[in-house]
Amino acid sequence: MGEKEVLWEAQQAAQQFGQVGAIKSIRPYGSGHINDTFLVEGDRNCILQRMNRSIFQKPEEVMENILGVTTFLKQKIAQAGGDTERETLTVIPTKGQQPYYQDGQGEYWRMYYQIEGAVSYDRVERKEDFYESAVAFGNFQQLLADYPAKTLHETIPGFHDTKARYEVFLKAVEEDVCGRAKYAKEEIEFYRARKETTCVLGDLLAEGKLPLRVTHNDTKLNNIMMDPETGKGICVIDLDTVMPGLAVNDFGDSIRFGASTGEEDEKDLSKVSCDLELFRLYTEGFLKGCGGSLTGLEVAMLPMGAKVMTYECGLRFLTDYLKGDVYFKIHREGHNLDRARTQMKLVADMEEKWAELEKIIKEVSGY
Ligand code: ADP
Ligand code: GN1
Ligand code: MG
Repeated sequence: MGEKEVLWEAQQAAQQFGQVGAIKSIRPYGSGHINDTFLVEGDRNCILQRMNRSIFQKPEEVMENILGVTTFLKQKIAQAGGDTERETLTVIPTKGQQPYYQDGQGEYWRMYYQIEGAVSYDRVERKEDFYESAVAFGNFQQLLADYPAKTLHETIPGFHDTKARYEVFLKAVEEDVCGRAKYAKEEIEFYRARKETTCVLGDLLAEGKLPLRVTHNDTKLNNIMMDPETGKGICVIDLDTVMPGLAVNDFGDSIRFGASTGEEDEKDLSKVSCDLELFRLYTEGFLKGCGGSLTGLEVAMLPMGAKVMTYECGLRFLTDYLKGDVYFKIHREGHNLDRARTQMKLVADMEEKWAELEKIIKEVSGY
């Protein structure tokens, strides 16, 4: 389906949600890699999304999770005297009071209020913003600490099961359906050579040494809305993958994206490295946001969370390149390979700076 057709479908879908009122315009919005997102300008601006059905195979369960989590958060926000429509997402029901609309082709559409007076950043522009995003992501986890985890569906099975992702990668190399493995020999070797990285966190979880918590699981900087006036992180968005997970992974995914000196798809790898000042700032903010709830081992494993999330994400980009770009949205040829390369560069840089990363964690946490 071309862009024009999707826009037409979006216009039809938007009509299904009662609260939109008179629609002035609809246009594609944001730079997420997964869903199709539109800004609907009307009496009150809304965000319309066509959920990625090949990734989220049970969209009803995704929406059940999001409704559960946002209802829970709204209670806590209200108790704290906050703004319940600005500090978490609000799912707008359809005219038939459903949390999503299913169109004639079986596509699922959902709508939220646009978080007003807020922006999401695709890169760190001011260092203080990164610190504030860390406070907000840490706080998000803290707020959900007493959420009934058992009620959450696993929206993407094995989402951060790095070991399982490695097996999928090996299969993609072996099958080589697009004949691309020959263009990615060094990259394939890089990920193979670090196979041991895939087990570290999963083993600690299995041994009961790291606790399972309700986590966000996709904590990149553009999944948080920031208030440009106050500089504060006000609303954590993209709640599709809120599931039981590891705190260190939430920390690590933010570092992977935000503490890099280059963009996720930068072609000039000399621009890509792990910025130690940003690493320190994020650590300070995250620990503050978590409010002392992390165990000693969790704190000690924060650098490992950063390395594993960067390794895993690169592995996923490379796997997707080999499979023919079926998962992440791409905007140019070789986009996923470029992304896999930046993650490699970051992993290698973290390995070189390992002692410094550990020192920063010790200094900031006091452990
Ligand atoms: P994806 O899963 O594709 O990343 P997101 O839910 O993260 O989709 O949405 C993509 C982008 O759309 C976000 O990075 C953000 O810029 C914007 N966005 C999403 N929801 C809202 C909202 N409620 N208010 C304002 N902007 C939003
Ligand atoms: C995707 O949805 P988005 O663009 O915020 C992906 C993350 C990756 C990220 C890489 C559901 O995040 O896991 O880390 O791209 N989300 C899903 O940029 O797969
Ligand atoms: Mg997103």
